[in-house]
Amino acid sequence: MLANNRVKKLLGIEYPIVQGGMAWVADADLAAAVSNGGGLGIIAAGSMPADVLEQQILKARTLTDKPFGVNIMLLSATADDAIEVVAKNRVSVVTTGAGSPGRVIARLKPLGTIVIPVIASVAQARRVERQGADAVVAEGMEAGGHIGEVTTLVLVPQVADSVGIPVIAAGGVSDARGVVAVFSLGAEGVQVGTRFVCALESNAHQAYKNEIIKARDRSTVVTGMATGHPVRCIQNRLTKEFERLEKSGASIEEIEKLGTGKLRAAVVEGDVDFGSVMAGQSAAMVDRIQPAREIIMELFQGTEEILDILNRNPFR
Ligand code: TUI
Repeated sequence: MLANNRVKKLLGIEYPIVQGGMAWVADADLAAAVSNGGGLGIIAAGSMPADVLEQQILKARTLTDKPFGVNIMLLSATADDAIEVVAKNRVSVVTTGAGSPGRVIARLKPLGTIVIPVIASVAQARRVERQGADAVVAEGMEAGGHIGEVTTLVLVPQVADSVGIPVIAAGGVSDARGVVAVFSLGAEGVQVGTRFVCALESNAHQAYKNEIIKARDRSTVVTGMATGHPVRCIQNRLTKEFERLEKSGASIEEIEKLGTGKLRAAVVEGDVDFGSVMAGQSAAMVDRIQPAREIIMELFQGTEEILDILNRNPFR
């Protein structure tokens, strides 16, 4: 492929966009739709048992002949099984989240798998580069779900200055302005999660999609600061109960127990009142359901107009 962009070249894709690895949301249908749309679709292993993950990989291969990847959530009890399923099925790309990807890199790099850890600090970026990562997703705290403590605007340029591998920016990127913004910070690609939850091909419950479409600038909150696992969700009765428990001085075990099964409840059952409606701050900028291909086209075709404006020198 003829490309200057190292993310496009590395992944063999048409647009430098990776879909977020969202547990319960990112299945074969969504991953194939994003890959067919010219980006890199991702199946989130989440807490899937090995046989379910394998079925999803095989299903994706019936839906697309383009490359796609698997996200391995390192906090998950099934992470080691997911690594073996990926190895067995020769999945070409893996993204990782919520932990140090050393064991993923050690097992999969010798097979030729491209490994792209999601990181939330400069120290983590440097460490994964040393461990042999092919690129990093630098994820700012605007993102949904499990997050770090640095914003995208401040994290991305520092990561870009600290590593030699390509940087893919995540957290708050949901339109062409966001793409231009993070490329100006040194990113060579974007990872988009929340906007793809509302893709036509996403199997997230309609009630979950509606919460994202309804969201405004301050609709998301971060809970779990007390347990050391901050998570961004749309505010509801569950996030308020988390806040109450955290203030009451409840034990970490008690607080974490409240979260068990709540993401599945929201995504699969549509329990948006007492489920975990994980979403990034950019939920406020998502206003409709549309095909994944259309989302990708809007993100990259819209950049031309912004670059024209910048070319007319707005600083003069
Ligand atoms: O992983 C994510 N986002 C996620 S995972 C998830 S599933 C979940 N469900 C319930 C509670 C908590 C999580 C939902 N959203 N984003 C990528 C990300 N990775 N953000 C921060 C990190 C991270 C954290 C620690 C990356 C590396 C890391 O390394 C620790 C170390 O030892 O270096």
